[in-house]
Amino acid sequence: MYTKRLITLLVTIATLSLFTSYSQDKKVNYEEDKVTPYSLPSILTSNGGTVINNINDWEQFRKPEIKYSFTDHVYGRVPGNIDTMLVKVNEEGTFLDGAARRKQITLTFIKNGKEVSADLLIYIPNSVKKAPLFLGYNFEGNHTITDDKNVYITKSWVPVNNEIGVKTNVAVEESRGSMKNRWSVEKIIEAGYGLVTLYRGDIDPDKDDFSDGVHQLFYTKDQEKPEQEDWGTIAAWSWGLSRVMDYLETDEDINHDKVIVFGHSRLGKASLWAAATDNRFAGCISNNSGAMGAALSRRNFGETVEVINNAFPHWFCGNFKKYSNKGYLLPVDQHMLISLIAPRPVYIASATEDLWADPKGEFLSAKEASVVYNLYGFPGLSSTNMPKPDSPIIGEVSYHLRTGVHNVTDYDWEQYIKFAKYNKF
Ligand code: GTR
Repeated sequence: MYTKRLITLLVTIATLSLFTSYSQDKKVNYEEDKVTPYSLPSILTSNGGTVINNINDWEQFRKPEIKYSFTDHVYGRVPGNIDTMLVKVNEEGTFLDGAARRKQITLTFIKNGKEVSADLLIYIPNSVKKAPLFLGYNFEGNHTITDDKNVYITKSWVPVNNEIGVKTNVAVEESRGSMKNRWSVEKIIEAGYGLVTLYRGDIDPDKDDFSDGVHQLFYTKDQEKPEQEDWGTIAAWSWGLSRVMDYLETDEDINHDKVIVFGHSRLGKASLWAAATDNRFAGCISNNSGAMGAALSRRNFGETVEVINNAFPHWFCGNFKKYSNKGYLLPVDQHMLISLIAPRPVYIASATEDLWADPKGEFLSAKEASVVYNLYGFPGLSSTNMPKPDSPIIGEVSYHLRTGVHNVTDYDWEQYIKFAKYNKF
């Protein structure tokens, strides 16, 4: 009995000290002159050492190699296909005094006799026949992105968030519209674009628990968590975006060849991986996505592989854990993730006060990825130096550094709309 208690005590102490030393408070580097020299894996040199200099070799050999490395070492493999996806239209109505229409649709994924559902909120401008659109996850539920009273409150598990009145894991009316500042719905509609959003927790609740979300649909008997090389939460979110695309391909009101996948922060990591793995996304926006999103992981600036692995162990595959303090051994860095999206337009956005996400690392990543855009005859990021705050570079590869904190603002959306227009969406 005594020994058992002692062991429990020791395990508790060990766990606590591990948590403290690895918590997000762990000292990270915020000084540019303390970034240790690093060398990036080459995008255009194959694993066997061949230099790639044409589109065919890129698409046939190098791109699959890079995609495989990200799958195997970082985000994880999707273990299979679902058996069925059911589509149910729950509600339709008008929005913005008739400038747009709204649809609320539930997608139900069925596998091995189990099911998981995700609720889509769709706004479509009436000014265009088949609308191009932005698709992205929201953090707290569809009802938080707008004051629109007709939007259903999510029934899924939500994290406690006192700022928006969520005191338990159940969403409340009080949080309606609480995140609307992040979604410039009116500007988007006015510019002639649609918006499709869904709550991240419908696909996989954002917690280190693999008993819920879409992961468990695929478990074999007695399996409790994904295999070592299988998907974490970010890959599950990206998978969810592809399932939404399956639906969008059938929706007559939208132009499914013109879907830009968007995401902020952890959801920006998911939007990049979604665009990298699914060519049907014609464009991609990563807003302040930081570590294991757009930022180079070999720069030790802001959040590191070790910190992210310990704070959010469920985001990545089991294999990724071994790189915790050995990021330099990863066969990839994040410029290669962006390169997988080429030649489709991509927008990487940072914010001046978001040092945790390493704005310079995000810029450099986009810059480095430009070599693949060059193969396709596009200039990529035209500037070698980071632009000044609030001086966007708009092109096939776009970048801006907004003044301010980690967030999505009207300013960001104004640039995304310009990017969409520039790229003929
Ligand atoms: C942070 C995390 C970042 C980023 C962010 C967010 O805590 O360290 O990688 O994803 O959360 O999603 O807001």
